[in-house]
Amino acid sequence: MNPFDSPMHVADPDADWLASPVPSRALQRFDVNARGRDFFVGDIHGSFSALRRAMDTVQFDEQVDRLFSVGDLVDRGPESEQVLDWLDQPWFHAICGNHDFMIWRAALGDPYREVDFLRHGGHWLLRLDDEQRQRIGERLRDLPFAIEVQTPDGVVGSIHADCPFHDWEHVRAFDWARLDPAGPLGKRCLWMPMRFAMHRSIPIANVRAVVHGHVTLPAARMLGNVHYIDTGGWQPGGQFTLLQIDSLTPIRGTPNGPTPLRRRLFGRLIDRLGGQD
Ligand SMILES: [Mn+2]
Repeated sequence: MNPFDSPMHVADPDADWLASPVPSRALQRFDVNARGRDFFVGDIHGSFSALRRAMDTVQFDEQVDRLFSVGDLVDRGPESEQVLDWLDQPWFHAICGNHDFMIWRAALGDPYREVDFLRHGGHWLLRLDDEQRQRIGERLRDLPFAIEVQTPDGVVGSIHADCPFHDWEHVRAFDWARLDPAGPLGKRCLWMPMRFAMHRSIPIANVRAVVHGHVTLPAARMLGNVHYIDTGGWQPGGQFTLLQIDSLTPIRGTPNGPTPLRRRLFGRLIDRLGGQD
Protein backbone atom coordinates (compact mmCIF):
# COMPACT_ATOMS: atom_id res chain seq x y z
CA MET A 1 0.00 0.00 0.00
CA ASN A 2 1.34 3.37 -0.95
CA PRO A 3 1.61 5.27 2.35
CA PHE A 4 1.14 8.63 0.66
CA ASP A 5 -1.85 7.82 -1.44
CA SER A 6 -4.57 8.94 0.86
CA PRO A 7 -6.50 12.20 0.99
CA MET A 8 -5.92 12.23 4.76
CA HIS A 9 -2.18 12.59 4.22
CA VAL A 10 -2.76 15.14 1.52
CA ALA A 11 -4.69 17.32 3.90
CA ASP A 12 -2.55 16.83 7.02
CA PRO A 13 -0.97 20.25 7.69
CA ASP A 14 1.46 18.94 10.34
CA ALA A 15 2.96 16.07 8.36
CA ASP A 16 6.72 15.88 8.73
CA TRP A 17 7.33 16.07 4.97
CA LEU A 18 6.03 19.61 4.93
CA ALA A 19 8.25 22.66 5.37
CA SER A 20 7.81 26.42 5.26
CA PRO A 21 6.16 27.42 2.02
CA VAL A 22 7.97 28.39 -1.19
CA PRO A 23 5.05 29.72 -3.29
CA SER A 24 6.77 29.21 -6.66
CA ARG A 25 6.86 25.48 -5.96
CA ALA A 26 3.08 25.15 -6.07
CA LEU A 27 1.77 22.87 -8.82
CA GLN A 28 2.32 24.86 -12.01
CA ARG A 29 -0.41 24.68 -14.64
CA PHE A 30 -0.13 25.46 -18.34
CA ASP A 31 -3.07 26.01 -20.66
CA VAL A 32 -3.46 24.37 -24.06
CA ASN A 33 -0.91 25.64 -26.54
CA ALA A 34 -3.24 26.85 -29.28
CA ARG A 35 -0.46 28.27 -31.47
CA GLY A 36 2.22 25.58 -31.61
CA ARG A 37 3.44 22.25 -30.29
CA ASP A 38 4.47 21.17 -26.80
CA PHE A 39 7.22 18.70 -25.93
CA PHE A 40 8.58 17.07 -22.81
CA VAL A 41 12.26 16.20 -22.67
CA GLY A 42 14.04 13.86 -20.23
CA ASP A 43 17.04 14.68 -18.03
CA ILE A 44 19.30 17.28 -19.69
CA HIS A 45 22.29 17.18 -17.31
CA GLY A 46 24.13 20.16 -18.71
CA SER A 47 23.98 18.91 -22.31
CA PHE A 48 22.30 21.90 -23.86
CA SER A 49 24.06 21.71 -27.24
CA ALA A 50 22.92 18.12 -27.66
CA LEU A 51 19.41 19.15 -26.62
CA ARG A 52 19.48 21.91 -29.23
CA ARG A 53 20.33 19.34 -31.90
CA ALA A 54 17.36 17.21 -30.79
CA MET A 55 15.11 20.28 -30.99
CA ASP A 56 16.38 20.90 -34.52
CA THR A 57 15.18 17.44 -35.57
CA VAL A 58 11.59 18.52 -34.79
CA GLN A 59 12.15 22.04 -36.17
CA PHE A 60 11.32 23.47 -32.78
CA ASP A 61 9.86 26.95 -33.26
CA GLU A 62 10.62 29.24 -30.31
CA GLN A 63 7.87 31.62 -31.39
CA VAL A 64 5.05 29.13 -30.82
CA ASP A 65 6.35 25.83 -29.39
CA ARG A 66 7.04 25.04 -25.73
CA LEU A 67 9.58 22.68 -24.16
CA PHE A 68 9.03 21.17 -20.70
CA SER A 69 11.93 19.60 -18.81
CA VAL A 70 11.26 16.78 -16.32
CA GLY A 71 14.16 18.03 -14.18
CA ASP A 72 17.87 17.28 -13.75
CA LEU A 73 18.96 20.27 -15.77
CA VAL A 74 22.51 20.22 -14.43
CA ASP A 75 25.55 18.00 -13.55
CA ARG A 76 27.31 15.38 -15.69
CA GLY A 77 27.39 17.28 -18.99
CA PRO A 78 29.74 20.09 -20.11
CA GLU A 79 27.31 23.06 -20.08
CA SER A 80 25.58 23.11 -16.69
CA GLU A 81 26.41 26.79 -16.21
CA GLN A 82 24.06 27.63 -19.12
CA VAL A 83 21.05 26.61 -17.04
CA LEU A 84 19.90 30.17 -16.29
CA ASP A 85 20.05 31.16 -19.96
CA TRP A 86 17.65 28.33 -20.70
CA LEU A 87 15.35 29.01 -17.75
CA ASP A 88 15.13 32.62 -18.97
CA GLN A 89 13.58 31.54 -22.26
CA PRO A 90 9.80 32.09 -22.35
CA TRP A 91 9.28 28.79 -24.20
CA PHE A 92 11.28 26.68 -21.70
CA HIS A 93 9.83 25.38 -18.43
CA ALA A 94 11.23 22.92 -15.91
CA ILE A 95 10.52 21.06 -12.69
CA CYS A 96 13.08 20.19 -10.02
CA GLY A 97 15.08 16.95 -10.22
CA ASN A 98 17.35 15.43 -7.59
CA HIS A 99 20.42 17.04 -9.18
CA ASP A 100 18.81 20.48 -9.24
CA PHE A 101 17.97 19.94 -5.58
CA MET A 102 21.54 18.93 -4.65
CA ILE A 103 22.95 21.89 -6.55
CA TRP A 104 20.72 24.54 -5.00
CA ARG A 105 21.40 23.22 -1.55
CA ALA A 106 25.17 23.33 -2.19
CA ALA A 107 25.03 26.68 -4.00
CA LEU A 108 23.20 28.29 -1.10
CA GLY A 109 25.70 26.98 1.44
CA ASP A 110 23.71 24.10 2.94
CA PRO A 111 24.80 20.94 1.08
CA TYR A 112 22.45 17.96 1.30
CA ARG A 113 24.16 15.59 3.74
CA GLU A 114 22.80 12.28 2.47
CA VAL A 115 24.31 12.50 -1.02
CA ASP A 116 27.57 14.24 -1.93
CA PHE A 117 26.90 16.48 -4.92
CA LEU A 118 30.61 16.41 -5.85
CA ARG A 119 30.41 12.66 -6.40
CA HIS A 120 27.49 13.12 -8.78
CA GLY A 121 28.83 15.54 -11.33
CA GLY A 122 28.59 18.73 -9.28
CA HIS A 123 32.18 19.99 -9.67
CA TRP A 124 31.14 22.62 -12.21
CA LEU A 125 29.55 24.57 -9.35
CA LEU A 126 32.96 25.15 -7.75
CA ARG A 127 34.22 26.89 -10.89
CA LEU A 128 31.61 29.66 -10.62
CA ASP A 129 32.01 32.88 -8.69
CA ASP A 130 29.91 33.55 -5.60
CA GLU A 131 27.37 35.69 -7.40
CA GLN A 132 26.76 33.13 -10.18
CA ARG A 133 26.42 30.38 -7.59
CA GLN A 134 23.92 32.40 -5.62
CA ARG A 135 21.80 33.16 -8.70
CA ILE A 136 21.77 29.54 -9.84
CA GLY A 137 21.00 28.35 -6.31
CA GLU A 138 18.03 30.67 -5.89
CA ARG A 139 16.63 29.87 -9.32
CA LEU A 140 16.81 26.09 -8.92
CA ARG A 141 15.45 26.33 -5.36
CA ASP A 142 12.32 28.01 -6.72
CA LEU A 143 11.52 25.36 -9.35
CA PRO A 144 8.19 23.56 -8.91
CA PHE A 145 8.12 19.82 -8.17
CA ALA A 146 5.08 19.11 -10.30
CA ILE A 147 3.47 20.64 -13.37
CA GLU A 148 0.52 19.88 -15.57
CA VAL A 149 -0.03 20.82 -19.19
CA GLN A 150 -3.50 20.93 -20.68
CA THR A 151 -4.02 19.24 -24.05
CA PRO A 152 -7.21 18.91 -26.13
CA ASP A 153 -7.43 15.31 -24.85
CA GLY A 154 -6.77 16.00 -21.17
CA VAL A 155 -4.07 16.94 -18.71
CA VAL A 156 -0.51 15.61 -18.93
CA GLY A 157 1.44 15.90 -15.67
CA SER A 158 5.06 15.57 -14.68
CA ILE A 159 7.15 14.92 -11.54
CA HIS A 160 10.85 14.04 -11.80
CA ALA A 161 11.20 10.42 -10.61
CA ASP A 162 7.84 9.14 -9.44
CA CYS A 163 4.25 10.09 -8.76
CA PRO A 164 3.51 9.20 -5.14
CA PHE A 165 -0.26 9.27 -5.64
CA HIS A 166 -2.47 6.88 -7.62
CA ASP A 167 -4.87 9.69 -8.42
CA TRP A 168 -3.87 13.02 -10.01
CA GLU A 169 -6.62 14.72 -7.99
CA HIS A 170 -4.44 14.03 -4.95
CA VAL A 171 -1.51 15.66 -6.74
CA ARG A 172 -3.73 18.70 -7.26
CA ALA A 173 -4.90 18.75 -3.65
CA PHE A 174 -1.40 18.42 -2.21
CA ASP A 175 0.34 21.53 -0.87
CA TRP A 176 3.45 21.41 -3.10
CA ALA A 177 4.66 24.81 -1.92
CA ARG A 178 5.26 23.22 1.49
CA LEU A 179 6.84 19.96 0.33
CA ASP A 180 10.14 19.26 2.09
CA PRO A 181 12.32 17.84 -0.72
CA ALA A 182 14.48 16.08 1.89
CA GLY A 183 11.48 14.46 3.58
CA PRO A 184 9.98 11.08 2.68
CA LEU A 185 7.52 12.37 0.08
CA GLY A 186 10.12 14.67 -1.47
CA LYS A 187 12.57 11.77 -1.77
CA ARG A 188 9.96 9.68 -3.48
CA CYS A 189 9.28 12.42 -6.04
CA LEU A 190 12.95 13.22 -6.70
CA TRP A 191 14.84 9.95 -6.27
CA MET A 192 12.69 6.83 -5.99
CA PRO A 193 10.95 5.50 -9.11
CA MET A 194 8.87 2.96 -7.18
CA ARG A 195 6.26 2.48 -9.89
CA PHE A 196 8.97 1.71 -12.42
CA ALA A 197 10.82 -0.65 -10.06
CA MET A 198 7.60 -2.55 -9.40
CA HIS A 199 6.58 -2.56 -13.08
CA ARG A 200 3.31 -1.10 -11.96
CA SER A 201 1.09 -0.65 -15.00
CA ILE A 202 -2.14 0.44 -13.33
CA PRO A 203 -2.81 3.91 -14.73
CA ILE A 204 -2.76 6.99 -12.53
CA ALA A 205 -6.37 8.11 -12.30
CA ASN A 206 -7.82 11.41 -13.48
CA VAL A 207 -4.94 12.38 -15.74
CA ARG A 208 -4.28 11.60 -19.38
CA ALA A 209 -0.60 10.81 -18.84
CA VAL A 210 2.27 11.44 -16.41
CA VAL A 211 5.85 11.95 -17.60
CA HIS A 212 9.03 11.11 -15.68
CA GLY A 213 12.77 11.27 -16.18
CA HIS A 214 15.42 9.98 -13.74
CA VAL A 215 15.30 6.39 -15.05
CA THR A 216 17.68 6.22 -18.01
CA LEU A 217 16.56 3.79 -20.72
CA PRO A 218 17.68 2.92 -24.25
CA ALA A 219 14.19 3.78 -25.49
CA ALA A 220 11.21 5.60 -24.01
CA ARG A 221 8.85 3.27 -22.16
CA MET A 222 5.25 3.39 -21.00
CA LEU A 223 3.70 1.69 -17.96
CA GLY A 224 -0.04 2.26 -17.89
CA ASN A 225 -0.38 5.96 -18.65
CA VAL A 226 3.07 6.78 -17.22
CA HIS A 227 5.87 7.67 -19.64
CA TYR A 228 9.59 7.32 -18.91
CA ILE A 229 11.42 9.45 -21.44
CA ASP A 230 15.03 9.82 -20.27
CA THR A 231 16.95 8.08 -23.04
CA GLY A 232 20.35 9.40 -22.01
CA GLY A 233 20.69 12.35 -24.38
CA TRP A 234 23.36 13.52 -21.93
CA GLN A 235 25.39 10.28 -22.24
CA PRO A 236 27.91 9.21 -24.90
CA GLY A 237 25.95 7.23 -27.48
CA GLY A 238 22.64 8.30 -25.94
CA GLN A 239 19.97 10.42 -27.57
CA PHE A 240 17.27 12.74 -26.34
CA THR A 241 13.64 11.77 -26.71
CA LEU A 242 11.16 14.58 -27.21
CA LEU A 243 7.66 13.50 -26.24
CA GLN A 244 5.16 15.48 -28.29
CA ILE A 245 2.44 16.11 -25.77
CA ASP A 246 -0.75 16.37 -27.84
CA SER A 247 -0.23 12.95 -29.45
CA LEU A 248 2.06 11.48 -26.72
CA THR A 249 4.46 10.48 -29.50
CA PRO A 250 8.11 9.95 -28.52
CA ILE A 251 10.46 11.45 -31.13
CA ARG A 252 14.12 10.47 -30.98
CA GLY A 253 16.92 12.91 -31.71
CA THR A 254 20.25 11.99 -33.24
CA PRO A 255 22.62 9.83 -31.13
CA ASN A 256 25.70 11.41 -29.53
CA GLY A 257 28.23 9.29 -31.40
CA PRO A 258 28.43 5.49 -31.58
CA THR A 259 26.76 3.28 -29.01
CA PRO A 260 29.31 2.37 -26.29
CA LEU A 261 30.21 -1.32 -25.88
CA ARG A 262 28.51 -1.51 -22.50
CA ARG A 263 25.19 -0.53 -24.08
CA ARG A 264 25.66 -2.82 -27.05
CA LEU A 265 26.27 -5.78 -24.75
CA PHE A 266 23.90 -5.02 -21.89
CA GLY A 267 21.23 -2.87 -23.54
CA ARG A 268 18.44 -5.33 -22.86
CA LEU A 269 19.37 -5.68 -19.22
CA ILE A 270 19.69 -1.93 -18.80
CA ASP A 271 16.33 -1.54 -20.49
CA ARG A 272 14.74 -3.89 -17.98
CA LEU A 273 16.32 -2.44 -14.86
CA GLY A 274 16.84 1.16 -15.92
CA GLY A 275 19.79 3.20 -14.73
CA GLN A 276 18.96 5.97 -12.29
CA ASP A 277 20.44 9.39 -12.11
MN1 LIG B 1 17.37 12.26 -11.53
